[in-house]
Order: sequence, then structure tokens, then C-alpha cells
Amino acid sequence: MEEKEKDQTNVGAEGREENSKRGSGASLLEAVREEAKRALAAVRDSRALYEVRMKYLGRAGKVTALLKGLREIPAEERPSFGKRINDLREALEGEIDALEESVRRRELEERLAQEKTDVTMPGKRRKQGTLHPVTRVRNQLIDIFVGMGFEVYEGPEIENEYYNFTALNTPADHPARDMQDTFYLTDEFLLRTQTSAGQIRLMEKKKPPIKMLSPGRVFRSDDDATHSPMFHQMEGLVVDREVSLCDLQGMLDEFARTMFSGTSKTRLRPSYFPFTEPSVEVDVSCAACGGKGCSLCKGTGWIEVLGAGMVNRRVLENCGIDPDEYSGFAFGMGIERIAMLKYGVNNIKLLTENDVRFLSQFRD
Ligand code: 2U9
Repeated sequence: MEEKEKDQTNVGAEGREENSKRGSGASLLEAVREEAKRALAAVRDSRALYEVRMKYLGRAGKVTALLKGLREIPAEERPSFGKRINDLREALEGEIDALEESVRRRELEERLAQEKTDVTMPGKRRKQGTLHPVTRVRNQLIDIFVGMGFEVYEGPEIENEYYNFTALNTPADHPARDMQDTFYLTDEFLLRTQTSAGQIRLMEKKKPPIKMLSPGRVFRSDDDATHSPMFHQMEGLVVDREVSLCDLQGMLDEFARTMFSGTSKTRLRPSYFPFTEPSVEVDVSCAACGGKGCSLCKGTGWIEVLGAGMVNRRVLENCGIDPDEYSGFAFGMGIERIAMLKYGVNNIKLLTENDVRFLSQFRD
């Protein structure tokens, strides 16, 4: 049908020839008018209407072609035929404009009806996430120590041997420096095994008094129920005149009371770390049994929570701080270990697997 119509009203070169042969070309004009009428009657939407407008009134449109064809007809017929073509163009324009308005109004009404919002519908419930237990404990620890006047400093996760080991008085033959225990990236660079590496960087620049807290990811070649190749540490450092082990224990008591239970106590046992002298392991009285002894503390009433000590004078010297004028204490703890103790988690993997059934239990 479309093809047939095209044939009848083809007003290209061939049509113009036809036009001139027939003299006035009146029948062609009538055919275009009739065809346009039918096309308009079939229009259902604005897209189709636009196509009709282009097909007849566009630059390559059929009415436009009729106007171009005027050159081909005898001069005496041109004015009257030209007027008829113009009348047709104006009439078509008017009809298309009018139709366009009604088509657009109808389309808008349909869209508005379709997109109508039913304000009585129940809202979509958003699933609310929870903070990861390690993040919760990290935030709690930061709150406690910042409350005591510590400033937070996070150093780089990729360190060199000097800051991670040498400056911390860890000799070249120390087992921690072994390829088996540390992830080396090159001969010189490695994934830090302790956040204290960054504390050295800051101590080189900042002179005492220093009260610094370093939370962050650390990496060790370790993997079992209580150790993970990546875990989070919180290390603290205080350097000033006349800082003593008593100051350390007083501060740790306060930490234990806020973190575990209002009646928690601490106990220091001798230990060894290259970067502290003396060094201590710090136990906190078991919050589950109040120190009487239970399955959690294996009957001892105490749970090992962190390591600490007085900063080794060689470490202070390495940072250009005179150990005869200044002294310092330092402590370090694994955030995962604190979270496991606090929430009764028995496998560190639960903290890295991120199973939502596990994580969703930590809601406020
Ligand atoms: C400087 C000098 C010394 C930080 C300290 C510990 C003791 C310690 C471990 C606990 C569990 C690491 O995460 S863990 O495996 N840490 O026992 N850390 S003293 O000593 C410092 C810190 C900074 C400049």
C-alpha cells in the first residue's frame, strides 16, 4: 500500500517530468493531498506525526518537491499552480500543528497516568548494614586513647627494612626478619609487620613530648585459628621526661576498665621484644568470671591481651632523641584478638570471611 502510494506521488525527477507533460500537474498535487490526508488519519503518536511532517513538508518532502518542480511547468501556469501548492503546504502545516498539540497532550496524559505515584503504597525497606566488629573495636580503642590525649598517626603499609626492623632495634639475624615470617616485595621493601615502623618516621621529625596512637593493617606469614596473614594492630607510644613503667600500668588499667569491665585489672609479666627494655606481656583479669577462673581463661583468672614495655634506649637514639633526657613506654595489641576476646569469637577467620550471618550479629 505504502509502495503503491509512493509510485503515484513520486515527485522526483520522474514526477516533475510527468508534471510538465500533464501541464498543470494538478492531478499529482491532488494525489499528494489525498495521500497526506490518509497518512495524517493513520497517525497514532508524535513520532509518526514527525515522520509525516518530514515526508511532506521536510526539505526532501513531497510538497517541497512540488514547489521545486514549478520550474518545469509553462510560465503562464506557474502563479496559479504555485498558489495551489502553497495553499496545500499551509493547510498541511495547520493540520499537522493542530494534530501535534492534541497528540502531545494525549501522550502527556497517558504518561502522567502511568507514572502516577500511589502515596499510600508501603515504602521500600532499606537493608541497613552494620560496622564490622574489627572496625567497632578499632573505633572504641581510638576513642579510649584519644580521650587520654593520644594523637592518631597512620603510616605507610609498604615499608623498608630500616623503619620496620633496623630502627626498631631488630637485628639482621632476628627470626622476624626471615623470609618465612615477613612478606618481602623486594630486597629492601616489605609489607610492614608492625605499625611502630610508622611511629619511627614521626619520631624522627617530632620531638617529645610525644603521645601517639597507630592503628592499621599489618602483614605476617602466619595462618591458623588465631593468626592471619593480614591483621590490624593498635600501637601506642608515649615519650617525655620521667615516663615510667608505673605510668604504663596506670594507663593500661584505665584502658582495661573501659574496654572490658569496670572492675578489670592488669598484670605485667616479664617478656622480651627488641624494641622495648624491659618488656612485658600484659594480662587482663577475665571479665567472664571476674578473675575466679573459668573455661575462657583456662582456670587462671587472667587473659593475655597485649605486649608493652619501656622504649629501648637504642630506638630513641635512632630517632635522635637523647635517652638520658627522655624515656618512653610503648604498647601493641592485635585488634582482631581484642574483638575475639570481647565478643567470644574462637576463630580469626570469621573476622575475614565476612559471612553476613556472622556480621549481622554485631548490631547496636
Ligand atoms: C616504638 C617503639 C616500641 C610497641 C610494642 C608490643 C610490645 C607487642 C604485639 C602485640 C600483639 C604485636 O599485634 S601483635 O602481634 N606487640 O607486644 N608492641 S611494645 O613498641 C614500640 C612501638 C613504637 C617507636
